[in-house]
Amino acid sequence: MKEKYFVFCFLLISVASHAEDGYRLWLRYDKIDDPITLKEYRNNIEGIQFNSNSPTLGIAKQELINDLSSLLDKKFTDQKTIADKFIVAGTPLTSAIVKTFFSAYNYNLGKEGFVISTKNINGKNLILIAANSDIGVLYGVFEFLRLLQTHQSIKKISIASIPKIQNRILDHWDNLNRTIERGYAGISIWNWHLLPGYIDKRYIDYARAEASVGINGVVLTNVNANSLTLTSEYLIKVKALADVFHPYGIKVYLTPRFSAPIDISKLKTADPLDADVQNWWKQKVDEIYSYIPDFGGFLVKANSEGQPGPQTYNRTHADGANMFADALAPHNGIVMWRAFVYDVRVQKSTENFGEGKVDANALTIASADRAKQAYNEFKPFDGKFRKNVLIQVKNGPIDFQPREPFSPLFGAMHQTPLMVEFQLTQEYLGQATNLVFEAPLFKECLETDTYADGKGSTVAKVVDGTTENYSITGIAGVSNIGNERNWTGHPFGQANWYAFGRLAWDHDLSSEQIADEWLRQTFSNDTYFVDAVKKIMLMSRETMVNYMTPLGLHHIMGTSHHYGPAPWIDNAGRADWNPVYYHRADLIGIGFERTKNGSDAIGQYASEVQKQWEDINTCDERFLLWFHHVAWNFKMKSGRTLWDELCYKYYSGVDSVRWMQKTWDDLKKYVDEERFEQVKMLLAVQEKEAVWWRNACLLYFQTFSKMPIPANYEKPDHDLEYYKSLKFPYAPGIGGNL
Ligand code: BDP
Repeated sequence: MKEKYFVFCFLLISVASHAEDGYRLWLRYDKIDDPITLKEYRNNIEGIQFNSNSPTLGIAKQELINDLSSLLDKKFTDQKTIADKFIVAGTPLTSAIVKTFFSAYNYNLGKEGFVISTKNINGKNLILIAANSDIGVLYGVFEFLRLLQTHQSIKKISIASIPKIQNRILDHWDNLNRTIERGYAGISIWNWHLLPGYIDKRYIDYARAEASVGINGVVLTNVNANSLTLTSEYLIKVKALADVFHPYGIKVYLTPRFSAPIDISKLKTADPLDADVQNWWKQKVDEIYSYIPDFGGFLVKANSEGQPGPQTYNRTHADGANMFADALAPHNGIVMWRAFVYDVRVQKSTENFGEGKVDANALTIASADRAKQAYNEFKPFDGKFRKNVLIQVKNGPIDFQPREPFSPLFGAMHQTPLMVEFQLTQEYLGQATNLVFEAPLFKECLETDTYADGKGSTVAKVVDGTTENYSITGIAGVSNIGNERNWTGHPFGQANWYAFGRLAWDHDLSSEQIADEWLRQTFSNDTYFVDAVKKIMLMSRETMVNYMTPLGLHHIMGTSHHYGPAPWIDNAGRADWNPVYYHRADLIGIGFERTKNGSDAIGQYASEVQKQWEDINTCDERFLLWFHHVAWNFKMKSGRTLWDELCYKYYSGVDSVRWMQKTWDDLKKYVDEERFEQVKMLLAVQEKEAVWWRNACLLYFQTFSKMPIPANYEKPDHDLEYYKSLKFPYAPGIGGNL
């Protein structure tokens, strides 16, 4: 009896110590479980030569040695003499072989690119991981390890890779008290209180994960900014993080609060044209660089949602951005100035459509449609910004909705570099309870043609500088990371972090490839499993659009926390905070008329783009209610009426979630118990939420359409009043500006 008890305890302990809690992300490097692949790798890798003379190369070398030893279950060390079947890694400065290789082949690798190549040199078959820079070698090592973890053949490799976008940045909306604005995975991983003395191992693991997908910048603090961040007390803490990140090729950025000169030094004004204010920022920036010589620069949210900014002093966005740019320029720092502006000062009238007009001097914008505001505020200033300013534009014109058309600013600014900003944290996409793989959303935006410079001027090509010739380029993702053990709350949230990094490096990668490689590294290389879960991932975003905001609906979530449906809200502080403002349902129909007959937001796009959406009869139905107010009995392409189509979409969204659940259930034997159960439970929550969305929205819209939900569909299990009565005072993600 006793013996049995001990065996049981031992089993428990050994299971627990191997539990897959998700902490390791896609960097697991367990022994290759496929004997044929393992044999191939063992036969082709005999040793490693890796001279390192810098912290970055030291990290790269350790990563390669440790992970290879683990993957192949064979001990590797760094060897002095090269023999057949060796991996040789380094730069021309650290390896004679790499030097000769680079002089024989002409690679244009820039500052961060790398080559992985199988070559016979002096009679020896070698695998070269080579770059001009130390960081390029680290990126190359991670790419090589990705090949092994995804079981690719390594007999013949010829990869030359350079990032398409220069600044690949993760934006944390983390507050100093560790709450996270729109964070759903615990509190901030930055432990400001214990910094700089205590360096949590998690900072290193974080930097490693970032570098493994090529992310090279981190904005540490919330765009709704706190001036304290810029005090010496906090800058010392920032420096401690920067020191950890530096060898991983990651620069840190901060979010300066525009009023910091007043808040910190009691200046009388923060007017960007005031000499004392300019001087204050110059000195502050010099001080930052004295702590952090490779500081990246600033991300600024100004005159938006209550943040102070240049307009507070009747100055322009250009005046504000240029003030920071001048202070940062001597240190090669950049300013990322956000275009997400819709100041509370701006007057709104829900009736006054079609009158979007800009008076840049007076700074009054009469735009009845929030979708037009970023364009109206920034277009007039094209060319007015300093060279080290980028305008950071959300992917769509409103706000990280499940589906939006691309922002009309892309392609409209020919002399000002634009960054695209995506949101990895799923504020409007089911938060951390819904499985939604966002790569298809990112790709949909990146691949859309702006026609800015004729056909083929996709958003990706605008952003990567191809069509507009930008000298600086950038892409940003709002982080979904918190201190939960698995980093992102939902295990599949990790895939969005991964996908963002991979696409930031190479936006030509397909969603399918990204899902495939993420699954292989994170879960299993079993093809049956990978193919099945890939299907779930690839359909997940469309599924969510269907049960939340089909056919171009948008922003009908619960006010403030944005959790769950609340299309009926009509009493929020300003018109454009209300769902009714966006869907405009009435007895005739539903949708926001943004053609010439309405707000004419469509007029902000190139004429070729307008043609795709302006005619109600030919408009892409995915955007129909975004651009048109459509009658309930309008005939859709399917032959159904609009009302029936809406019902069909909502019901098929729920059906798809049920299909996802069933598919996942059948995969039990391929997944460790911990993550299997976690995903299973979350899918059950998602199913409940999808049903809630469907029922609440259809019952509400039905009060206008007066049409029945087709009889063959399951009946809503509650009435509209019930859904309206639900309240979520403690929904996560609204930490506030602290
Ligand atoms: C909105 C969020 C808000 C952010 C804002 C932003 O609801 O919390 O501060 O975006 O991007 O989507 O600044």
